[in-house]
Amino acid sequence: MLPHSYTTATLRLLTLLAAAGAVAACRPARPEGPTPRAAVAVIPAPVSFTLSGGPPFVVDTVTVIAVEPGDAEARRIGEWLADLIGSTRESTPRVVEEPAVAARAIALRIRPDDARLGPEGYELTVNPEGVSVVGGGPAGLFYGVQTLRQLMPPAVEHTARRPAPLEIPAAHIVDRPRFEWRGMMLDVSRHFLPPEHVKRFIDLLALYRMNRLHLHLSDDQGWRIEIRSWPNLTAHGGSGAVGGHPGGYYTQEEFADLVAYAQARFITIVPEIDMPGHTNAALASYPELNCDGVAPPLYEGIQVGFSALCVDKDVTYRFIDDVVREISALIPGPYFHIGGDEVERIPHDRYLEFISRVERIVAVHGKRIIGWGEIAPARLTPNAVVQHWRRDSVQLAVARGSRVILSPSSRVYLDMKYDAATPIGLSWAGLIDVRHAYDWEPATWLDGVPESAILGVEAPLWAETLGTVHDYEFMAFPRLLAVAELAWSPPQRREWNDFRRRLRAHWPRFQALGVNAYRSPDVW
Ligand code: TNX
Repeated sequence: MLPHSYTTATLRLLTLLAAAGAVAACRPARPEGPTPRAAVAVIPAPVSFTLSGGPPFVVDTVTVIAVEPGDAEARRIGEWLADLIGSTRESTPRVVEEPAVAARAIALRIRPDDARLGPEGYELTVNPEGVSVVGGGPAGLFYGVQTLRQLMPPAVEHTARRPAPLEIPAAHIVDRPRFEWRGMMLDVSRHFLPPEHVKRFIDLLALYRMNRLHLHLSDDQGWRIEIRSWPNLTAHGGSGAVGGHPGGYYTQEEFADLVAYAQARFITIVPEIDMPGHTNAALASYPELNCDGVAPPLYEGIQVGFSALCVDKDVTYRFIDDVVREISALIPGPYFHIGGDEVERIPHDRYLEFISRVERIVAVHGKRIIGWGEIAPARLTPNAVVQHWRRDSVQLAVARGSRVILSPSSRVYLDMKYDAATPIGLSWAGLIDVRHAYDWEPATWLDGVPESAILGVEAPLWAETLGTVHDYEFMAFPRLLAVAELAWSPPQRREWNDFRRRLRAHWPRFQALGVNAYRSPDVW
């Protein structure tokens, strides 16, 4: 039983109903119309935000979305917004290309020369005569539109037509992110998440202005991406999961489709192939990758640290080269995550040599490595990025010019239980309720890792105990919003009681989206 919540069967039903647009009927009616001040909740908190208190802008059948002639990016973002509005209104706003800003329009502009904004920043102005969103770049415009979405009533999230005036409170916002890397990781190896569920997470990340989705594509329990030159990785290595649950994998077409879907929402997919440990699925698929030439059986348990590629064999490096080449060809993003964590089977010096050799292989394919904290002592270039997760020596990498992603397990490991009663999840890094996930400061988290060395913050969601997308959502929400705010908002705009108020006000939107969020006693 999920505490304060529903059984899995009820959740499935609710999600189906929500998809059919019927779920609103099951909930207490929320009147639409003027948004009360207290119901306004923008998450992450913008840098500057004023609600003017005057009359709202009303989206009606004559409202158009205006972009500058020939601006294809603004048009695409405008169409995204038109679809959002159109899915719940009696009519879909037209996207028009107009040099001058028309009255009664939602005007979308990109102004790269506005130094206040930067490529991911935006300025949003709402008054009764119109709405203006100015992005410092296409990403900034997209984020401004996501904030505009959060100013609209939650009913806008329902995919069913609900003709009623759609009011947007008068406001002025100027905003830009604190950190370049605002990420989440999904472990699709321990359990497999089908592409449509990954897309759902991509949609939700976009709503909170997050821009990196790290996919943990291989581990002991499953290999989840097709590699054409090593087909048994998926045929055999992808066939299982923890606890005998169904396996699965992404074909290269499906993976490329996910990459494009994410890119259209300004999210970079970061693939991870964990090595040299966490490799039982690969070792089980190809005997030659094992030092003794014997393939182990597939693994359905949840222990770590027992597997390792044979770092002394040439075939291991041919294998890595093929895998990195095939995956790199599918991603425009510059990063390739090589894992590198929890290796117990290889002498430390051989492990460190392996990591620097893999950095060279990845560089040949045009990418930069990211690895978990353990890689920091290896001889790496300043291009390598190190992901801190527990007590480690990321300072060594910082001293050589590398940057760090902060994923402290005691704060942002979304697979940790909220409290002792949480029915799923682990607790080795502690219990993490919403306030604990929120109340810490990246720039002072690690001695020797100043703000300038921090690329950003990422919340990993490991999936040993998560069977379905409902479980993934239950662990991610609402803590993911705390991480989104840590990564986006300046420290002076972050305050627990204010965040708590906004989370409560945001709850109807979770319901409208059918998100299986945990109603934490921290928040209620
Ligand atoms: C540690 S974090 C791991 C994962 C587990 C996770 C469970 C890291 C780099 N390694 O293999 O899934 O703990 O919380």
